[in-house]
Amino acid sequence: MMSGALPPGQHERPRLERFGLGWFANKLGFEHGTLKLRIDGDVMQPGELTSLAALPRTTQRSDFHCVTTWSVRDLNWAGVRFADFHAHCTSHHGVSPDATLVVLHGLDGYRNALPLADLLATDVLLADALAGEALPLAHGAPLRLVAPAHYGYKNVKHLTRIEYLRDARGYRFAFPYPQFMDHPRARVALEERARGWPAWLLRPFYRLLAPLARWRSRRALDRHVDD
Ligand SMILES: Nc1nc2c(c(=O)[nH]1)N[C@H]1C(S)=C(S)[C@@H](COP(=O)(O)O)O[C@H]1N2
Ligand SMILES: [Mo]
Repeated sequence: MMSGALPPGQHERPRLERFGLGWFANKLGFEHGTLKLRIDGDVMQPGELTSLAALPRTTQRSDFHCVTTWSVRDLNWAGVRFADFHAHCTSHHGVSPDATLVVLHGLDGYRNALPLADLLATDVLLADALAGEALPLAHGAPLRLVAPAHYGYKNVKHLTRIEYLRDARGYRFAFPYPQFMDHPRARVALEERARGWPAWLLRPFYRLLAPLARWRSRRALDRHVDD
């Protein structure tokens, strides 16, 4: 089989382009050249990781699916498995055995959360490279989440903080976006695009909005002087 069918409601695009929520599109004035990843929340010893060198590396080819209905096939990522990162956090930071939710924070102010159990799947990476090159600013430098079974909006870019939580208390989807846009799991195969709204209604609505979001994302990057 050359390539399987795409998940329900998705169509293929030839390459990955910068994409995101408009509110964060031009919030690019951060230092992305060096890793500074804070680990906190329900952990005994909060701390900061400035290198992934102590963790085993892996590469992975996977498809990427945005909730606005586009997909890109066969992207070549490299980095560390979230499961290996989590093992490191468990031994070095004392993650609470009751932690069930992980909030991922980006340097642009974006955030999202996934159940810890979902992040432990073997295809979930903290990626610092794409197509054999260091992860570019457009795609989430210095480090991003890659969770292929979950819609793009769970794949937080520009990671700066990983917060373990015992429950969802205190977690809120990226301001100023409405909670309904953030399904707690957002599994692509089950078309969990959002909470409360049926997929058949969201597909055409999101599909209509995608070109605008893509244009805003690209324009913001073009205008950003990266020195
Ligand atoms: N920090 C941050 N991460 C983010 C976003 C964002 O706006 N900011 N947008 C999400 C959305 S909606 C998608 S589809 C993907 C897009 O990834 P790309 O820019 O590499 O194509 O990033 C996700 N992660
Ligand atoms: Mo997306």
